[in-house]
Amino acid sequence: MKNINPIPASWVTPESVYLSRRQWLKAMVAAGLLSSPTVRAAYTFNSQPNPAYGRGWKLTEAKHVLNYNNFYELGPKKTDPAENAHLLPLEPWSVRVEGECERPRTFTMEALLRFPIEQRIYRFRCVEGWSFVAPWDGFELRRLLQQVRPTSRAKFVVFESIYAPDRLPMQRLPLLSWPYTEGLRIDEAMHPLTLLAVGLYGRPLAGQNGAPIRLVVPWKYGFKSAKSIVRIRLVEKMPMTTWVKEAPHEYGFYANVNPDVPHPRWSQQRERPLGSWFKSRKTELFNGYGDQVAHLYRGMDLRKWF
Ligand SMILES: Nc1nc2c(c(=O)[nH]1)N[C@H]1C(S)=C(S)[C@@H](COP(=O)(O)O)O[C@H]1N2
Ligand SMILES: [Mo]
Repeated sequence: MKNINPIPASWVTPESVYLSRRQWLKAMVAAGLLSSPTVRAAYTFNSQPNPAYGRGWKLTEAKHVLNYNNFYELGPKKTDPAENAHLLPLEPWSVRVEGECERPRTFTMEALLRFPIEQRIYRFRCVEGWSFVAPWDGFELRRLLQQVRPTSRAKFVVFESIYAPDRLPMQRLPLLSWPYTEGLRIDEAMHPLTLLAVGLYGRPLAGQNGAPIRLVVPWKYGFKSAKSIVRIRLVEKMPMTTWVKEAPHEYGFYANVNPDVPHPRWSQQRERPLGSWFKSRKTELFNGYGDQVAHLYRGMDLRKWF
């Protein structure tokens, strides 16, 4: 990945320390003393729990959320991302925000960590049928967008994940069209539920969960929540996105969780909470966030705009 920012000294782990820690972990893994190391981005943050989200919900055990992932840049199997997380070049990191806005800007990780970070418990539902409940540490995407001042032509927001084929072998294969690209309508992006997450279970994001910064949009299927974001673009037209390009009759741009619109190859009525063997939970419209987001789709046919 090309990065035009100087390394912010305050959050970067000196390479020597990082390498020796990595080498130590590798030795531990080789010796069979650890199953797989959790590679985390090396920053710290202050996060205030926000009790308004997920009060009383039972959390999914962290080990499931950390070891059952979709992150095609790190491999196609659910266990690949945790195993290959060390391939992500995490330092230095920055996010370029540009397009239809008055103040395009590159945010260093240090600058991103100055947004008001809070911890929120959200439900998360993958289009493939699994789900979990976990505490994310992050800030509202709208705070960042407000800083760049979107113009009146900004109707959609595009999120681009890391593109580093030299580091990520999967990006040398036509597995998906790289970089992984997702998008939201501007009102969805400005919705207070939409987070840019930098942590999970109170710790910096692990590589497999999209370190160092990823989107979390809890009322939509998981694929909308792009990981390891390097670029955010404000645009006028609905963008082409990775999964829509891949299989347009299977995945729509909106991808709102909806038990009444089956995927062409399976029902979406039920879900399997990670840690359970069965589809023991009924899936809710908008993943249970209808009170907060249904108004965004008033008058839209959700079967057509799936
Ligand atoms: N860059 C990128 N982001 C991605 C993906 C991916 O393959 N690449 N997979 C998506 C899918 S399909 C899901 S379900 C979620 C999974 O997030 P998690 O592994 O943290 O649970 O990440 C989403 N974000
Ligand atoms: Mo997914």
